[in-house]
Amino acid sequence: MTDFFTRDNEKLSQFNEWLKNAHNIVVTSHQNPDGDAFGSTLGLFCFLKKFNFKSLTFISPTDYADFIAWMPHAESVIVYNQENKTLADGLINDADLVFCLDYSSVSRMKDMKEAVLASKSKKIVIDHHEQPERFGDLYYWDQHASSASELVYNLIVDLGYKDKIDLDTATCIYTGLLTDTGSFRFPSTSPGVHRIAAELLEIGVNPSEINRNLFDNNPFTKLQFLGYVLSKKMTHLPDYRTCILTVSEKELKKYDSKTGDTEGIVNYGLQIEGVVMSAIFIEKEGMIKISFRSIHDFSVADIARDYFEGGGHKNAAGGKSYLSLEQTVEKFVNLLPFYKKTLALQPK
Ligand SMILES: [Mn+2]
Repeated sequence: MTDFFTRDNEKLSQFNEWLKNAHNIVVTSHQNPDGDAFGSTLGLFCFLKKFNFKSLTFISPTDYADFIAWMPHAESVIVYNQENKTLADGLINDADLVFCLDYSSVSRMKDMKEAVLASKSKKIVIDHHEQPERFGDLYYWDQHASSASELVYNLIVDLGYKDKIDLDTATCIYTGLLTDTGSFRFPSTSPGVHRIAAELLEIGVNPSEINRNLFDNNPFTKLQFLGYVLSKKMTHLPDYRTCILTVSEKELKKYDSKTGDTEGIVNYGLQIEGVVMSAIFIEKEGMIKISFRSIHDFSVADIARDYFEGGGHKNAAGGKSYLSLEQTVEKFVNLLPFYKKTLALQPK
C-alpha cells in the first residue's frame, strides 16, 4: 500500500503553497532514533536549509545513540527533554509545517506528542511503517519502501529539487538506506535502492567512511557486552526455529550500556542455521522492551501487535511488556507452539 501526496495534483499544489508561505519549520523523528530516523530527518533538514526559512529545527523526542552522532548537523538536534521542553514546545507551537519522519504512530513521539498534536501546523508524514495513524495532513507513505530515507530522496525528486541534494543531504540519506536495509541485505533492497545509492555516490558520498563511522567506532565495553550476551544470554530453540536473547537492567549497568548499545544484537539470532525468528528482551526503565526479527513470510509485526503492545514491519518489529523479564520470556515461549507450523513451513 502507498499514499503519495505528490501523485494527487490538488494535494501537491497544497503542499507547494504551504512550503512557499512557511516561515517556521520543525522536522521530527521517532523516539530513540536509529540510522534511518536520523538519516531521513537530517537528510530532509539539510535539504530544507537551502530554502532559508526563518527557522528550521530538528526536534528528537529522545536522546540519540553515539553511533549516529557523527552525522552532518547532528549537533543542532534539539532533544525533547526537561531542559529543552519550553524551547521545543514554543518551536512546535510556532511551526507552520511539522515533518514526521520514519514513524506514523503518535505514541512514537513520546512526550513530544501533546505539543505536536496541539500545534496548528500542517503535519507531513513521511514513512514506511505498517498501519499508519491518520494524524497527518499529507502523507508520503509506502509500506514497501526500504527506509524513510529512500522516501525522502524520492520526495525531493518528485518535487523537482533533485539538484538541491548536496553532499550532506546525500550522506544522511545513504546512512538511512544502509542501516534500514541491514547493509543492503534485507528483502527491501530493491533495484530502486541501489539506483538511489549509486546516485548518492555520484554526489560524493563515501561509503567506507560511513560504514566505519557507523560500525567500527565502538567502545571496548560494547564489544565485551555483546560477547557476554551471545555466550551467556542467548537461547536457541531449534524445534521452533527461534532464538531468544535476554538482558537485565543489572547487566546493562554492569557493562555501562548506553542508548543504542543493544541495537542490532537481536540480529545475531538470525545468523544461526535454520532460525526464522529472533527476539531480544531488555529490562529497562521499569518495563521489558522487546525487539523481534524474522525472515521470509513469518510476520513478527503480528506477534508484537497482538501480544506485546507494539508493531512494526513484517520482519522487524518491537513491543513491550510490564511483566517481569522471566514472565515476559515465558509468555513468549508459551506462544511458540501456536506458530510452530508456520515457522516450520519457512524455507531455510
Ligand atoms: Mn525506517
